[in-house]
Amino acid sequence: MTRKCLGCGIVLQKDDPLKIGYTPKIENDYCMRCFKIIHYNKKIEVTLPKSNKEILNKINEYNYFVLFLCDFLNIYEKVINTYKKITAPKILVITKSDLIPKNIIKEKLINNIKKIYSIDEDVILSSTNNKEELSKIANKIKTKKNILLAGYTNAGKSSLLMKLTGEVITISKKSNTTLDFFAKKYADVKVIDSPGFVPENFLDDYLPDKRINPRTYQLEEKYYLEFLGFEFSFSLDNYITIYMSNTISIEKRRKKDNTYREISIPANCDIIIKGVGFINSKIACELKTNIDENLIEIRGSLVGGTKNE
Ligand SMILES: Nc1nc2c(ncn2[C@@H]2O[C@H](COP(=O)(O)OP(=O)(O)O)[C@@H](O)[C@H]2O)c(=O)[nH]1
Ligand SMILES: [Mg+2]
Repeated sequence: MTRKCLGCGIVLQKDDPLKIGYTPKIENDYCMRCFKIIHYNKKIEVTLPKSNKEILNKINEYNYFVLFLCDFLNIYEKVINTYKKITAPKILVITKSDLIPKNIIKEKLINNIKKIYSIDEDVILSSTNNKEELSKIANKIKTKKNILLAGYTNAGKSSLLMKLTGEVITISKKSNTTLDFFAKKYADVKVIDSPGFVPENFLDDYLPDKRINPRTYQLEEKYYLEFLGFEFSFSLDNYITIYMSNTISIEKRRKKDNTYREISIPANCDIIIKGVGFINSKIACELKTNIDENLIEIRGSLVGGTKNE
C-alpha cells in the first residue's frame, strides 16, 4: 500500500534517495525532504510533480468548497484569473493579515479587492496568529463536509491547515513546499491541502516577516527611487508610498539620462512588483523603469482610503 508523507503529501518511497518522496525507512511518516525542512529549515529543491494546469484540473475535479488563499502583497491579475478558473464554490482568503500596515482600513481593502477584480464571492482576512479571524474561517468551514485549500505557493495554505488541525505539516518561507494533495481532519470536516500554483514571473524570497511599514516619499521630478536594482522615476512631482518588506532598502537619487521603458500611469494607481509588493503613485504621469515588463502590473489603488487620508 502506498503511504503519503504527512508533511507535503508526496507518496513515500525507499528505493531512490535522489527521487522525491524518499525516506530510508518506509514506516516513517515524513519524507527526507520534509524532515530536513521541519528540523533543520533546510530546503531541497525538486522538480515539481504537478504543473499549474494539473493542479487546477485536480481542484475542479474534487469540486469541494475552496478557500483560495492569497497574501495582501501578491494580489495581481494572474492570481485572480486562476481563482476565477476554479469552478467549485469558493471564497477568497487574504492571508497574513498581521503583515498589513496598521493604517489600512481592512473593510476598505476588502471592498477595493472586490471592486478592482470584480469578485462576487466573499473575501475574508486571515492570519495564523489572529484568533478572531481564525474563528471566522472556522465558522465558514465547520458546516461543510469537505474543504480544499488552494492558492499560489507561499500563500499560507499549509500554515492555516496546521493551525486548524494542530498537526505537523511542512511549511517554509521558500516556494513550492507542498508537493501533492493530501487530506487532514478538522473536527468532522475533511480538509485538503494542495500544492501551490507557481507564478511564471515573480521575484522569490522577498516576502516580509514583520508588519509592513509603508514608506512614503514626496518625490520631486528630479529624483528617482531605486530598490533591488530596479529604478523608478516619474515625469512629474509625485507622492509615492511603497508597500513591501521593511528589510528592502530604498535609495532616493538624482536623475540621470537613461533609455528605460516609459509607461503611462493613471492617478492613484499601484505599480505591482510581483513577489515583492507594490508602489502607490498619486499623480497621472509617465513612469520610467528598468524592471522587466513581466514583473510589473498597474492597477487602481488597492489601499485607497487609509486612516490618514
Ligand atoms: N506573518 C505571517 N506569516 C505567515 C502566515 N501564514 C503563513 N505564513 C508564512 O508564509 C510562509 C509560507 O507558508 P506555507 O504555509 O508554507 O505556504 P503554502 O505554500 O501556501 O502552503 C511561511 O514562512 C509561513 O510562516 C500568517 O498568517 N502570518
Ligand atoms: Mg504548502
